[in-house]
Amino acid sequence: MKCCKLGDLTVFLKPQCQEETGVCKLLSSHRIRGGESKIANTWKMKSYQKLATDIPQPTESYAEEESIDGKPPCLRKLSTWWLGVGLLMIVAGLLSGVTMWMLRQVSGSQHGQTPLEKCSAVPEPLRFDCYPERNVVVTKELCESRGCCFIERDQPLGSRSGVPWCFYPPDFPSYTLESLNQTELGMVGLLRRKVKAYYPRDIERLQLSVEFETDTRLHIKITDSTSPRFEVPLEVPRAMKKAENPVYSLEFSKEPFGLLLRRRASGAVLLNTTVAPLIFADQFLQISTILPSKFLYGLGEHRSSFLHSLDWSTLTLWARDVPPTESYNLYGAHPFYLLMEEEGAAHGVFLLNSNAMEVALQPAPALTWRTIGGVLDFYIFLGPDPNMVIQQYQQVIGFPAMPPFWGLGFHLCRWGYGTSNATWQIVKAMRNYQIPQDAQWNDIDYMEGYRDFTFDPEKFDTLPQLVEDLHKHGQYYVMILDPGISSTNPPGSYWPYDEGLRRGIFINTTQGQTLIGQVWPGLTAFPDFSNPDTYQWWLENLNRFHARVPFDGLWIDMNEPSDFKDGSVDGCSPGELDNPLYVPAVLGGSLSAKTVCASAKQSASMHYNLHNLYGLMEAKATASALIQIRGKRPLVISRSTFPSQGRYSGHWLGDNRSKWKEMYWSVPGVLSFNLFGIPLVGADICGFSGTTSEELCTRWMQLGAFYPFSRNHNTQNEKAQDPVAFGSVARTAMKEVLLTRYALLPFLYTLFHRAHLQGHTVARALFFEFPQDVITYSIDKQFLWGQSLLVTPVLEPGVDSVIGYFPRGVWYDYYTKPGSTSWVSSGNPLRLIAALSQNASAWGDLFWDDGESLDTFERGDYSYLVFNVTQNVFTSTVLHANVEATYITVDVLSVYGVREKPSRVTVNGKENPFSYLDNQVLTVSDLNLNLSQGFSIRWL
Ligand code: MIG
Repeated sequence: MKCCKLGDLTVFLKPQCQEETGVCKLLSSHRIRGGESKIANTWKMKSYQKLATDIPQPTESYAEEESIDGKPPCLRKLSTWWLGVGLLMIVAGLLSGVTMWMLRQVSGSQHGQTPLEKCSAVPEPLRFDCYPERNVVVTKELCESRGCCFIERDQPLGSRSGVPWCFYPPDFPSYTLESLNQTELGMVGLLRRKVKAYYPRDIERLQLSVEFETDTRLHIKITDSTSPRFEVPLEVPRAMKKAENPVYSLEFSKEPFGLLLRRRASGAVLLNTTVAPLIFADQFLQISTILPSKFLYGLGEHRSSFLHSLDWSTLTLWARDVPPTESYNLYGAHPFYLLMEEEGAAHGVFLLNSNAMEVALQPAPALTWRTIGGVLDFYIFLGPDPNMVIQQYQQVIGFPAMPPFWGLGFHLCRWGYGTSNATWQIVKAMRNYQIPQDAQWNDIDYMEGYRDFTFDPEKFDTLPQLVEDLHKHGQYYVMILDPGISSTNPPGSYWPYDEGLRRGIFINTTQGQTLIGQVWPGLTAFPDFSNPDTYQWWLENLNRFHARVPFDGLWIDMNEPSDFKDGSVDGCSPGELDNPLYVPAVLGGSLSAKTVCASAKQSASMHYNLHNLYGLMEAKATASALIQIRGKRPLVISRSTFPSQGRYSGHWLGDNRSKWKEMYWSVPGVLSFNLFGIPLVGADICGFSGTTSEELCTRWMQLGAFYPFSRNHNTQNEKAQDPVAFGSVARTAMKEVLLTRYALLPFLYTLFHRAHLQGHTVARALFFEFPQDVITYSIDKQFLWGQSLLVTPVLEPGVDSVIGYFPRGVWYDYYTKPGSTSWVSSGNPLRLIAALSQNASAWGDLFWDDGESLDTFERGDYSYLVFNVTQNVFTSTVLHANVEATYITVDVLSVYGVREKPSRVTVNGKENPFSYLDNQVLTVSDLNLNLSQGFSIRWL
């Protein structure tokens, strides 16, 4: 970038061996702990039939257990099994010793058991809920009417957590796998249910399709074999040929139907769906599986620790406007989990389904997917390490967009600046104190009567001038937009509504009228972003507004969509879309709670199916409009999200509170969205609602400076909490940490390039880099930027130190480096930092382009450099160059971990002065090297 507001730029060098080194960063003093431990052995089950008679055993011992008499396990049963792997359909008999499950035998052993014995033999952790309905008191009679086991446990009747009282018996009827045939990519099977399930419109014949898409990706889809059902309109990659050497193997149980997926290398059972019946009714689809460990992550959007609890918890996925609270369904829906197996291996599972759903977790460990529509469309990613799992997931949903460089700067926002001049005052004050700020935002108070595409002609009369002034200073303007379009203006006075009505782009009621809800402007209609015509209407609106206020980015709020009236001003229809027989554990108990009716009609389908996609579709339309209007990379930040959204927008974590605990919650939130392929994420720094304190806000700025998306945002009628609102100590601390962020921006930008190109995470959980270290599995108070920069924030009041965990390796304090950082308004030279590993090597890279043009990588308009240190030589190699790289020079190289003072240093063969400190930092200054050419620096 020729002109960017960068100060002293820093690029990190990551040593070749991740175990060996890293760079550490502590905001206060710290202490180092060490140690290693093995993953606790968790037992696994193969089938629920077995459970009726046996104590669970580790998988490894199964083969022996099953052939007690030394004979191969009963051949009769082999015919009930297929084992399919990659290209092969193998005769079951060949594999009997390894793969047999004693289904018939076990059922046989149940003969003579009373129903009670049969039921009580099911171990508690493996009791799968047969009556998950919340609106009834489950009695013995109700339970047994479903053919299930009823055993009371001492917990309050009707309590939703804990061991279910009503659970499936081992022989509960399910589907039978009637045929299985090979296809080009895998196999296709037919499932048939002979006994009706207890939900209406259960589907008798299902099609099972299995595609071995890659060696590490398996696609398993179960659909109605006769009539089409709703499927998420997501473009997914098509495999051209069957994987040749899959790292997994798949086995099938015929009666009842079930799948068993193994990792070949370890034999670990990753999925076993025979533990509970498969149910596939029109509005109730359920499948359960055993998990190979309790280390489960993902399944958003929720407020929880990064590592989920499997202690009978239920996670609901239904986009909802509500301040984040534990156990509530929140703004977005991400039916994806990552699971750490033993020995550091990882896999991921994605259920491509957008209907209201819940995921029930239990300590077996086991998991149940329950969705009320669509199909069961699973992708399984075999890693084998967590980084690869996330990459493989994003190969299916799409890699995140490359943000504009300025999007990574500091953003300032609040609800209730009140006027454009008041907003402007803050911007000026920030400049006065030379506090870095790339973008100024406005909330709904800029609008006239809260109507989109208007601005208050009095209070915000100087908005165009403010935006012009921002641009003059190389800064940017982002404003909020809500989807609700005011519907009560006299005809001819509000183009967005009049024209939207004329073009028929709003969501309709079942009767075909425009659905009217209520949001900030009063009564509103909701644009249907599943209708292609809506894109054009949205674009025209934005274009007209942009001609008056040339905004740079857009903040799309309330897009769950949020409706202050449940359903609509007239409520919802009494039908089964609005009142399905089974309602997942959604907040408010109803699908229409604080949103539009599920029965509402959209162009692609009913809102019932599209609800969780509303934010995604709006983000797509918004990013596309921004590209057309500005011709540059768009910045869109969305509240509601769905898989693949990273291609169009980032996300902020919503309406948090100004509380210490809430600051902690932001770390697992940020980490989770990095799993979801939306790395551009952050929480409202200093907290949204409630009153912050100087100490909390300072600590939060110190953490928030390391959010991939860094924005301080506040609610209306609260005390100001921007950096200039505080006294000099706090203000200076905030300024300093922002300068640190700015110094690291080239590093962060390069990480985003890697995310965009390959699907790497940006803010990264420690176990991604140290998957062998089980201690890291539950760490969510610290995180990494990429491979090597460890952030350990202070999250508690009244302390000036923090305890952090340092995985094995060499760690350097980032602040070891001499000199201070500064922020000026034009490009400063780069400072390079090489942090050496134990064997004195290091590796790093830099992606650089103009920071805002579209598709720079795709068009080749970028520079890409690789840095290496081996044997006391630092080399910069230009792998790809364009004109942008000629605008930057390197001024300083610091090498951390140079054990002895060098006698001389040469730069491209010529002697150069240097300094060396006792803390093993070698610094070579005044380099003035242009990055467009390779160079080498040697110390002897
Ligand atoms: O009903 O636009 O999450 O960031 O300040 C509240 C006002 C609407 C919710 C957003 C918040 C924003 C607020 N909005």
